[in-house]
Amino acid sequence: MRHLYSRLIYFCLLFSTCEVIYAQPAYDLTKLKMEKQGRGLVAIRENDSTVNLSWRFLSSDPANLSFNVYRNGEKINDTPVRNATFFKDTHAPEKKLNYELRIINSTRQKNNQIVAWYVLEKNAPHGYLNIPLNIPSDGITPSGQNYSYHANDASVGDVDGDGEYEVILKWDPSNAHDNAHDGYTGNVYIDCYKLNGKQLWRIDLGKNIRAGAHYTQFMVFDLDGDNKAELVMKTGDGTIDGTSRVIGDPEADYRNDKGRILSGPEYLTVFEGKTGKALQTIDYIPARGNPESWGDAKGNRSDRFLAAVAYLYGEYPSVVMCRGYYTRTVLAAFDWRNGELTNRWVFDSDTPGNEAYAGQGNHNLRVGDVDGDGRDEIIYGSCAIDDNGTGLYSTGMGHGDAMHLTAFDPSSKKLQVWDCHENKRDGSSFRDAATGEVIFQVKSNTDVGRALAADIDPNVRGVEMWSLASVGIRNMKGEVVNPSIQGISVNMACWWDGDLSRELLNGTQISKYNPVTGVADRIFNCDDCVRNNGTKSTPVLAADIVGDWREEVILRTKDNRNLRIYISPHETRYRFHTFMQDPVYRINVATQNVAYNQPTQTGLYFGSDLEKIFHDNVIETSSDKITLQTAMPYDSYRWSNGKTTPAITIRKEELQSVNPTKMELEVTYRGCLLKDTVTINFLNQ
Ligand SMILES: [Ca+2]
Ligand SMILES: [Ca+2]
Ligand SMILES: [Ca+2]
Ligand SMILES: [Ca+2]
Repeated sequence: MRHLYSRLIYFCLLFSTCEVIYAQPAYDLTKLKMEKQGRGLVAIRENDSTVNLSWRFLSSDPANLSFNVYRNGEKINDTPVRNATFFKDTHAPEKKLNYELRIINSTRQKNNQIVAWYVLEKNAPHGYLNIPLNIPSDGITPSGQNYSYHANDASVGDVDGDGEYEVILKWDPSNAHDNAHDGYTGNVYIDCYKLNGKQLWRIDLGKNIRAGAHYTQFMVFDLDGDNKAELVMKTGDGTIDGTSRVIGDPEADYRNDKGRILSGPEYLTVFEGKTGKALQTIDYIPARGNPESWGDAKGNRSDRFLAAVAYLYGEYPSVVMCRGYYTRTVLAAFDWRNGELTNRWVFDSDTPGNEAYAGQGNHNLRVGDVDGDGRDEIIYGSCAIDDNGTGLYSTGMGHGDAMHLTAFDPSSKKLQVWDCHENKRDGSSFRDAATGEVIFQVKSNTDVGRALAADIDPNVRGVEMWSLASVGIRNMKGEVVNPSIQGISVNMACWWDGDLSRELLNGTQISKYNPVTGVADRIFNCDDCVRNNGTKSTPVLAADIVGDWREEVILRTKDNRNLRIYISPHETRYRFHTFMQDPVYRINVATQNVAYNQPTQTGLYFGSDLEKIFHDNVIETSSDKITLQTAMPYDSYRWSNGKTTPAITIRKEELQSVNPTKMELEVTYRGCLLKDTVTINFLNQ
């Protein structure tokens, strides 16, 4: 039993050290301009008699806030709803239903005040919200090829300031191309729909923007803090905004006979989210220059675009437009304030001293305050660019297709990166996001095209990670915890079924890892829907869009006539603040549409270890005092002796009750109340 005590001392020492050094991300949330969120109440019919109600818990809500739910004027909950922001109405008649959400224990509003309502129509679909789509007309290319349209990636933003998201959807033509391939493409369109299905506008990017995964990266975010999201993307001559106004020369056609666009002006446009109106258009930075200077003459390298949003100075978000990652790499940051775009900085790997940053980027990127100064860095594949536009580090492991930035270790707030590499040398790597220091690496002589990180096994501490060449599932120390990933997808992930573990999302299916069998079992599938982006098998979007903290999955129907926003029907024991109030997560949603889509990740540890408040629940000691401390940092602490500090010291002589004695602790984490007890036994009586 002595080893338990020494282990406790060890953890105490570890923690007192960790808390000083590891403090990232360190956003000042009182200064950070984040969107204002509404209650996000939805009522989704599950079957003939059941309707699921789900709504947001917000960081501005008091901890003891609880809710009453009313159907057609009648209260339908027996006791106030407090442990979840989800309620299953199991006696819901099949007719038009008016649901109301009322609050109890609010400090700012009167008890039983209606804070949200939702009208559920009689013929509402089962399991999802439906958005009927306005499919663009078929077309024909200059070479005589016919093409049609399918719904592709989407983003969300509150474009009209009512506290609820709208969906901004990209339409791809059937002849969209990767940069590696020649051919004309149809025009790309961007639509905006309200969640009730109303289309607000359409932008036609015109013939001078080529269609394909690597061209149009659309950033939807409230950049100027007026609580209305803007849309920023690359445009060209002939782009038609949401109010039918043409940008640039409507007659210009820069397509060559291979359908590529390697000449002519390129623009960056900020659009008003509510109307799709072009607010300002400037010349695109980074400029194309001579395409050959990027490594080839056909635009395979010069026309590789990425984009991001980042809090570069700890207050308003900036938008970052990027060009190139196979060779030359350029990132340009812009602020949108008072109706004007200003270029904050440009990072160019061609600038002397930046050579190590060429050829390091992925087909996607991640953003977060990795070095703890409250300002975001851009994790650009194997390198990172600091908030001020200078290089932070480069590992030299080069390009890859998938990458994950999150807090893997519950014990610290430190962000780490799980990345896979194409160079048939570096395989998969796990690194410190702030320094690039490699924590472990699984080398491989193959092009490793897939990697995923998700806390799927509650028996393994921290977030698990695997790739197509990781030789199984690894824990955060690099140890193999399951030697096979057969039957376990390496793609997207979502929080779906209501427990703290993450589920796997692949194509139109959600599956759940079973730690006993070591494989994942399917728990959701939509037969009427299809996956996006070919072999990438991604949804239109997966994110916490409405309802409680669980993530919604947007899929398109096979006929492209509808988007379906699937909402979890599972009850949950937990309520957390919406993930969208975590800046790292929120930006992940904004960048999900970029090139090869990646799942959301949080900027903090989130998973099954949240409930393991103590490393050991029974502590025996031969000393006459003991210091109790939690296994991970929480937001608040309340011990059964009234103390509210993270650590407390108990002296044998202070004990009122018999020895051994039990201490209880209540903690909160993102609004969720969790409890645990620890039994202390002083051996020297
Ligand atoms: Ca809205
Ligand atoms: Ca705005
Ligand atoms: Ca930082
Ligand atoms: Ca949700």
